[in-house]
Amino acid sequence: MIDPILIERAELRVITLPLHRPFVTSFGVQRERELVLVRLFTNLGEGWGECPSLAEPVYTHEFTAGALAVLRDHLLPRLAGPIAGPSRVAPALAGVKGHRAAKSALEMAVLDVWLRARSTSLADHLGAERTRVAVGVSIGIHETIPGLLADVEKKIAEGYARIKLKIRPGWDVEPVRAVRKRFGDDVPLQVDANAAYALSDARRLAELDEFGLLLVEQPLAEGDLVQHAELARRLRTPLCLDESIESVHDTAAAIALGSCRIVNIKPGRVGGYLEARRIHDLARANGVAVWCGGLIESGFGRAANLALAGLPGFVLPGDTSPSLHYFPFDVTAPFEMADGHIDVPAGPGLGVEPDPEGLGRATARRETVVVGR
Ligand code: NPQ
Ligand code: MG
Repeated sequence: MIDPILIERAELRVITLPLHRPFVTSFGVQRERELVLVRLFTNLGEGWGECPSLAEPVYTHEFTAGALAVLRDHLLPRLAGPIAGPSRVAPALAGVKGHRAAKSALEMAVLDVWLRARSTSLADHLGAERTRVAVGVSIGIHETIPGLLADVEKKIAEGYARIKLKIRPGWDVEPVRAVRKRFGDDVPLQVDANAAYALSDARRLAELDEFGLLLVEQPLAEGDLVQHAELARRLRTPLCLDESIESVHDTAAAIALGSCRIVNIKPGRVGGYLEARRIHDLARANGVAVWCGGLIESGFGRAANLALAGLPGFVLPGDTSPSLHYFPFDVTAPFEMADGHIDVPAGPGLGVEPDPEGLGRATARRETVVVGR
């Protein structure tokens, strides 16, 4: 038996990672990746967690300043007593509504501490069965079709196992047609609308059916489970939900309604890696495919996502691109892709260590929160 975890203090760090190029989606232009890292100091040692919220509340309601406030004032105080294990974190935080990305950071840091103390990797703890996972890439909205084609050509040459194009009204059928025409029907291809359409766009979206896409991700608004079910009846291309799925509860509703045939699982969106595993288990039991999404995480979140993506129900390539695809440097040793795959981290806990140089360069500000003694 291992002692319960006692958190002494937490360091909250805002980091900014520059992006090689602006990332354009239907919710706006991202020029850099700002997020919050949590480092827990406990009786059993240290652990790292990542809160993959954005600087502004444009993708979900969470954002940097809100995440800092909720972590400091509402979540960390709820972890002041002994914690028997990682599975006790979510119940301790359940009194706070929402803020799933912030909650996921704390559960992740507790997992890191606890698994290091037992010399177990996150991949083994979650039940991963693969030692390497297939990797896809997410390509932002371009100004021109030739610019898009040049980007896609590079990514195919780099060996990605699948290409995802961001779409929005005015940038949908034509870019997909152009990619198919230039690179053929064998390229595994999918699109992501980030909730930019309405059910009244069903006919436009049905024009995508002729291109043999793997899936259309989150065409309609977050709350539109019923509308997605109706849209699913009008399209041949499988629907995949991202923003609509915040919990295993939402997943059950989506499956019952027929809102999707595929789920993008992002631990930061659903409150943590343990809820992510429950979603995986439910989907798998119902014949619904899942894949690991990405929120342009730093090396910490990337490591944990790769562990999750090793579970058997993750049957499609993930948005788990190598670190240096997005950033010139990272806060851990960068993950590298070979042959369209990245190795699942095998070391204890998250299996990654902070890189002091990268962490120093990325850190914009930090504060310490005293939790208990
Ligand atoms: C998605 N991710 O699947 C998200 C959207 C997203 C890899 O497409 C900074 C820059 C933060 C871009 C968070 C991918 C972001 C971002 C999320 C894109 O919907
Ligand atoms: Mg998405």
